Amino acid sequence: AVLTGHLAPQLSGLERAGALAGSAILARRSTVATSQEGGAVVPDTVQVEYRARTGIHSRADYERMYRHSVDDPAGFWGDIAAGFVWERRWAPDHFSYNLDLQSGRVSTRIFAGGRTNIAFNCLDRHVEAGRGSQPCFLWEGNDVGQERKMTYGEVLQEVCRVANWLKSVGVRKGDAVAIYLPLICELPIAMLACTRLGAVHSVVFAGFSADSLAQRCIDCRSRVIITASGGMRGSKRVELKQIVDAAAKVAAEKGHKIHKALVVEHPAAPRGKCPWARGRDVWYGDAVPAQQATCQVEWVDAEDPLFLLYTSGSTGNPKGVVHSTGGYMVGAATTAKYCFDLQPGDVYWCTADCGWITGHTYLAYGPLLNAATNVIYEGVPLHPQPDRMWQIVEKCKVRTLYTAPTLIRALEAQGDTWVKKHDRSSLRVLGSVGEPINPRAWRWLFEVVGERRCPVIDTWWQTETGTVMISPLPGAWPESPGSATLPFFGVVPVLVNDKGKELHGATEGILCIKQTWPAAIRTIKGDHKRFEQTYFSTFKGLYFTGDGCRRDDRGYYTITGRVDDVINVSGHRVGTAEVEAALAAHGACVEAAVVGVEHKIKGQGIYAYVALAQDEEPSEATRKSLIAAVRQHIGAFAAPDVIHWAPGLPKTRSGKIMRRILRKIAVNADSELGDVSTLADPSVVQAIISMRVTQL
Ligand code: 6R9
Repeated sequence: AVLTGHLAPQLSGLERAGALAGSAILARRSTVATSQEGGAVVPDTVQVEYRARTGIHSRADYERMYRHSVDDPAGFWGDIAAGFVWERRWAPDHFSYNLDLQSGRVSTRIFAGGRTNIAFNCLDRHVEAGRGSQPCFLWEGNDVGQERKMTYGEVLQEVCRVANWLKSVGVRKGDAVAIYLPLICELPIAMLACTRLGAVHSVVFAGFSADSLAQRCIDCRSRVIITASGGMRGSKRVELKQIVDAAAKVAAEKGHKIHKALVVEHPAAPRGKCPWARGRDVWYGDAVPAQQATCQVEWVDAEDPLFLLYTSGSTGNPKGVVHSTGGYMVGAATTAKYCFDLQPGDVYWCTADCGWITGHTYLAYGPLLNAATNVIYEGVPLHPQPDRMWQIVEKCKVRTLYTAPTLIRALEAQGDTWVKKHDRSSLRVLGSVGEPINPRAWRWLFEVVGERRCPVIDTWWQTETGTVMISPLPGAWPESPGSATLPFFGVVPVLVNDKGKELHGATEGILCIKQTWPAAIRTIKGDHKRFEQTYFSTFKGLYFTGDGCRRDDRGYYTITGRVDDVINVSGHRVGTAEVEAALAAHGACVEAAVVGVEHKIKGQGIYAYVALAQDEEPSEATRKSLIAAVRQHIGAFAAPDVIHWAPGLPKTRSGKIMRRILRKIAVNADSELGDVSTLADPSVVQAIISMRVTQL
């Protein structure tokens, strides 16, 4: 193959210019610290280092690069893409965004005409550049002392073996492969093995139930699944294989057969103790080591699908968000590099699971594209003691820690002593994602964890955006606790009112995005119409994020939370409609309505109103069995925190549930219910209030 750009210098023109400018600034190093709102001050050394590495010295530098990125996206991203390996270069007019306002038809094409392979760029490229013996994964098991190190060379070989096995069972370019694994090295390896073949992976978070897994396999028609015999989360065993068996049964009943399951033997469930379907199930340990350790990559078109990831919205079943190859690759690498100041060989730890988008972009692809050394931790943060995370930071000398507000709050609640017990001097950058970070958690992270040395990078983005959209850059401009600050290169945020009118200056509104960006969602699996309707029909000509947002007079963006019926539980998106459907499927329930309420640790908790069938008792047993139904249909993370028995639900005369009222009742704000006269039956409100239960 002709590898255009293969021998191209690692630095693009843009970066070279930056590096030079950076050294100039080093020479006139200033000692003035940047003032942080609320008294937090990031020492100047952080800025100096970042400037030297990226060439961004000030907000003005950023503004210049930003302008270039939005005025000439084809040129801007083309320059950066030249640093990757392409089998064929993209066409000159490769960047197109068609948004037909009349018909609502939307299509994004970036690096069109180019051919590449992400697995090659994540692994082979670095091995060929002499990084074969650099650690790629530093894995920490659930229990202290369980560890595994894999170099880039070893990961490449293992990826090839798994890819060869996939080929041997008939997986070809474009086929969907389901992955249902705990956070072990085989998880990113399985993803990369699919990618190497041009197969499309669909990772399902190992906390999802059999029903959810089946639904996802059916929707994307995956006939091969990669899983494990079991798993451990803290002191709890996770019966992964049993869930896979149950999912395969559900799928079969609906006419979809899972042909092959590749099963990693997990110490939690050794052979002999694991249920087995002969002919279908294959032990990873039997099949994979026997495969050849090399495997030719399948070069794919930049716009060929890379992966599918299901996510919840306000209505209907979870949507299979489709990401394409070229744009996602360049976007993932560039955001990881600039937002986290990531350089080859840096020890980097993203605490997300690969089952969510954060794990895709910032555990698997982004850091590997940057040749980082990736910490992977299988277990839960407080196991066996509340200092587990800090122990890992100390042991692995983690430079960048990317985590979530819910975790930060849970760790803060354990007290500072656990943190201070461990050396954290390796830390340079702290990241946050998943939900709005409250200023208190922000300050704790900044002051206690990072000892006021590390910038806090509060990154706003979504499954659909693929990569970070709004985020500070380390030390490039003053931060502000709780604010994601400024848009990343190529991202054009706009705030609109509920009529879709664009608002200017310091204001508050609904966050939308103009123009497109490299890692943007390309479609919803099997339903392009739904894609156009969900994201582009609310406000004509704009991508609708579903988030509310404030912009201040510095131009900083602060996300205020979802404006639709999506609840954010511990950073996981839960659709109210899905929880309601799971409750309603229970025989005791006639009707259910679910709202999000503030929760001290989880950010939001799930508050469910349930109307019982006539002969049902509002008993503790019924409550438990309703919660069990949600666990079974979706997964444990979606279990309601509160079940509030309701004689009926407040509905308009047209039958629409008035969630606004239910949200107020859930937080005891009875005096703020507003006008209830438009309800079909206003008396239902008092009846619900009289049945109030104890709060979270
Ligand atoms: C990456 C990810 C997306 C939703 C998003 C928003 C919330 C994510 C945030 C944030 C405030 C941040 N969200 N990051 N809110 N500040 N830094 O989490 O994707 O699971 O699709 O969730 O999460 O509400 O719309 P996803």
